[in-house]
Amino acid sequence: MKVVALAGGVGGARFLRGLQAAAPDAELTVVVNTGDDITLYGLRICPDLDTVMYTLGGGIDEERGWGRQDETFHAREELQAYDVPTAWFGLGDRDLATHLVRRQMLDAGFPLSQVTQALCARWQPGATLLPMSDERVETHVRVTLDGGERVIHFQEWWIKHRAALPAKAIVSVGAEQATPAPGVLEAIAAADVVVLPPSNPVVSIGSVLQVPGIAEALRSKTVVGLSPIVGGAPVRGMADACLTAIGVETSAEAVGRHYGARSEGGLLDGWLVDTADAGVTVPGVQVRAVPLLMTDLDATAAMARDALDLAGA
Ligand code: FO1
Repeated sequence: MKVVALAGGVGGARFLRGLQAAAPDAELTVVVNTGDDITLYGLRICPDLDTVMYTLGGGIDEERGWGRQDETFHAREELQAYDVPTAWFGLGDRDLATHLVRRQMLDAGFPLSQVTQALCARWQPGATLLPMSDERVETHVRVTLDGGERVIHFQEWWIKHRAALPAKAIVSVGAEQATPAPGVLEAIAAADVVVLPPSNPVVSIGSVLQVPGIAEALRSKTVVGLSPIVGGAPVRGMADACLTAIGVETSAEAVGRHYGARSEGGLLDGWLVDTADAGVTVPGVQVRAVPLLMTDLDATAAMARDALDLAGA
């Protein structure tokens, strides 16, 4: 069975680990959000690609959900000692090697998709990881700061300001000119099912869908999504701050309706909500209530099985 997942960072990566446990024989392709990517110190940092790669490759720091296990932050501490203004970004010493290799390969002219393939040769994630695009698409956020309207990089908003500054707008800079990375449209076309993991619907799943051609490619597929909102709150992260920014209520029902029914021009055939949200309806979409808390691998594998069952239905 061929499965394609559109994924972001921590929540999406954790779900994919469960999907692999639930369907070990499935051929999994992950189309990963690159809107969170940021250039710092001349390095191109790809948080969601790295989080999926480390999580499926066994190198992730489980507690943080991002970055490497057994990580140290000496380089970051030195940057802080120099009062470097971007020292708010937690650059890990082990993680640094990934960015150095990526920088070297990008400078040698390799596209991000080939760099990702090369990095995955070490990590063996057991899935094909594809950036949503080889072109630069960056999520920036318009906020009010120091008394004026400013546009800052998503990572600065997310990490330095903990998404506490109300976002006036969230924009995918460069999306209009971007094209899907090689293999993305082919993987979607060949998929038996497309899964939208419980990633951030705005800055993760939403960003992937900003790349021209990807949303259209989903129109002829069976698509099942899992709600990242349980009982009116995001399971982790700050998806509520992002949903508010686009005028969507933070609820499993509102996110399901935001994605919409494929039969009505939207995305979904099926929508999994947590048992806490049983009774949610999304016109034109088959909704099922199952436990959605990824407390451990077995729980996550059960969710993944539920998603595949719903797709089969
Ligand atoms: N998240 C934080 O909350 N603080 C950090 O300092 C931080 C550093 C970081 C470094 C590399 C990386 O791959 C991810 C990192 N993240 C950090 C997570 C990241 O901001 C988010 O996971 C994604 O961008 C959103 O999914």
